[in-house]
Amino acid sequence: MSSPALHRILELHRLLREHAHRYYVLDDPTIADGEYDRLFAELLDLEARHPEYIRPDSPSQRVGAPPLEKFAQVDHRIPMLSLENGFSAEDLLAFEERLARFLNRTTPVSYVTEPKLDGLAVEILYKDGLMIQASTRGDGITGEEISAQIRTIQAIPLRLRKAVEGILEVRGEVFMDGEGFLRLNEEQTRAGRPPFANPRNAAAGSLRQLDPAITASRPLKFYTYGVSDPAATGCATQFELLGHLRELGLPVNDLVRRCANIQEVLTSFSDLQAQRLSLGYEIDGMVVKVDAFDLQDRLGAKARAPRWALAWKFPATQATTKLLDVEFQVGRTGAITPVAILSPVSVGGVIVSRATLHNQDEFRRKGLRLGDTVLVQRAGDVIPEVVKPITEARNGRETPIVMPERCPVCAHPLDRPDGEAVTRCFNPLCQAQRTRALAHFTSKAGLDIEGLGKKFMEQLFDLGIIKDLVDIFALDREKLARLEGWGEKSAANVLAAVEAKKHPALGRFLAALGIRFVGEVTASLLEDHFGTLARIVSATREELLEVDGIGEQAAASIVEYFSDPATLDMLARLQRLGVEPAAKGSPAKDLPLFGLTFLFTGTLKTLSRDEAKMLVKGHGGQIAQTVSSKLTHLVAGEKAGSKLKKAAELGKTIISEETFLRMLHP
Ligand code: JCF
Repeated sequence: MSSPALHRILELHRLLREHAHRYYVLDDPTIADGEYDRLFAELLDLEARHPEYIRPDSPSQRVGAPPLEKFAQVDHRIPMLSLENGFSAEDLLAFEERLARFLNRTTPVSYVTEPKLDGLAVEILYKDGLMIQASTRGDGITGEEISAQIRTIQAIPLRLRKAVEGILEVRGEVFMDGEGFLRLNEEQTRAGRPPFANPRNAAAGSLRQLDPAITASRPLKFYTYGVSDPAATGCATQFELLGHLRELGLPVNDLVRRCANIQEVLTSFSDLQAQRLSLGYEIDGMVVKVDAFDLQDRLGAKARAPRWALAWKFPATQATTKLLDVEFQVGRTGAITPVAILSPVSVGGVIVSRATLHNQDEFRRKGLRLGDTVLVQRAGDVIPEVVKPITEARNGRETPIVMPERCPVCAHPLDRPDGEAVTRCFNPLCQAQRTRALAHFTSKAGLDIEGLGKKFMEQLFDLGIIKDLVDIFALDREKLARLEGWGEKSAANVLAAVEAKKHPALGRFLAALGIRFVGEVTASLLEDHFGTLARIVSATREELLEVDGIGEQAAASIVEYFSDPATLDMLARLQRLGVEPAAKGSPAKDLPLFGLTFLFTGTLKTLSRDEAKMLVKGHGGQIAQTVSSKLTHLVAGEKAGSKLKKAAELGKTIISEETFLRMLHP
């Protein structure tokens, strides 16, 4: 510290940090812009003469990072969940009722409400108070590293105002306000580039720039809404945590409210709706969270969203336009989906030219005709839909929509099984289904193999290079390199990307296969329950039904899929090529209830049934549906009846709720 230059540099850091915080976070500057610029120029000058004193958290280090080749993948230490949606006061009351039931309590719960920003969720990692990494939410498990891009956002501190020892993972939303959006679009237009459709797209496009200099030129903003691990902060409530984050210099929305009960949440929602248009940035609803972290902990999460939060969306925005045509698309499961082709119209700032009609019952029920003027609506990030025809606007020239009798792709006769809403092409060799299924396998929803997007998969399929998904793992580099639009480099990149996905997480692999009724959520339930692919392949319908969240349809579809010899042959060939899904991460056998199977009966004193079941699973145990041979422990509450008797007859271990709770912490 002996150098006067270093001394002054650190002093300038402090001054510039303080003034930037006042300007960008508090919106309350205490010096003129010119004075700030003078201090900044002095810092740049000193750093140019003493490059050895350039520190990563220097205000000069926000810009100037070189462009990236590609985004690196980052696994979130703790998954970034999304939010469950609600659309009405009834949905909010139902949310509270679910909470109360789960927590087995009647006393009111306190909440925190905040505007729901329509931006991009990111995670920013601070180590000992210094920002060291930032990433997008991605699929919640893995995101993309955008550290250099995030550093360019002036409102985000490179060093926290108070040192926090160890790791602090801050989560929040990057967005663009209305003014910044208009300014950016003017620039885009002037430069002959297409304007962005809405602020959300503009924010996403700005953040996902390989060259951080471009991100730096974009007016991005940020509000934090939480951290990955609240327990580690010492805060007891969400409201306290937000105050803490504010003290650390992070931007927190001023409109955060603490509500003592659900009535106050309702008031908070009307207040926010009244302010919506004067905020200067777009919001699509209000986030409601249970305030106390101990209650949040007990509530836990379902497959992808916590039980303790609700995104209460504002009503959809609507517009009218003409229904020009209906296209019939063939999905990867053969499902025929009618899609409305609309005269392009702006719905709440987004240009809509297509909307799903779901299935034939839907357009019949709505009484739609070609040439109709229709009401179209869009709710937040939900796919646009046609609400109804405006019958008053008809001129008599409208014509009925006719469902095709043959597959528009392979001309195979279509069929609609009894009791199902969807008409399908059941031709297993239908090109549309096969290419869609293959494209799904490599897409982001599947194994996410970079370079093998929809367009390339269709090309490789049409050329006969990829006939089924096994072929993806046996691609020939030289053959690829010679294809039109490829070359040595992209061929090598694709082969490397394929190689990197040979051991996908089991859930991801299952979701990628595109089994009917097995989406991301069901796939992850299967992964959690069975742990290995072999166990899922040999699972019976009954065993599948034992998994909480798996119903008749999914169970039947899974059994059918894995009893098809073609599936087994494909899996065997994949295995020979070294493709093997990784078994579930943390071995359940280290958990206190591993190998034990529980059943609850009678009235429990402190736990609800749902919470009790969640505790069993969270501690490595299993849940039985009946008193069966598998059962090891029956937890008997008050007024236990026939199950208790039967378990006693079979010599099962019978324990109280207190004993059960003690078993969780041996
Ligand atoms: O503003 C948002 N879009 C937003 C998203 C706000 C929140 O408090 C969130 C969120 C996503 C997940 N909280 C969680 C837990």
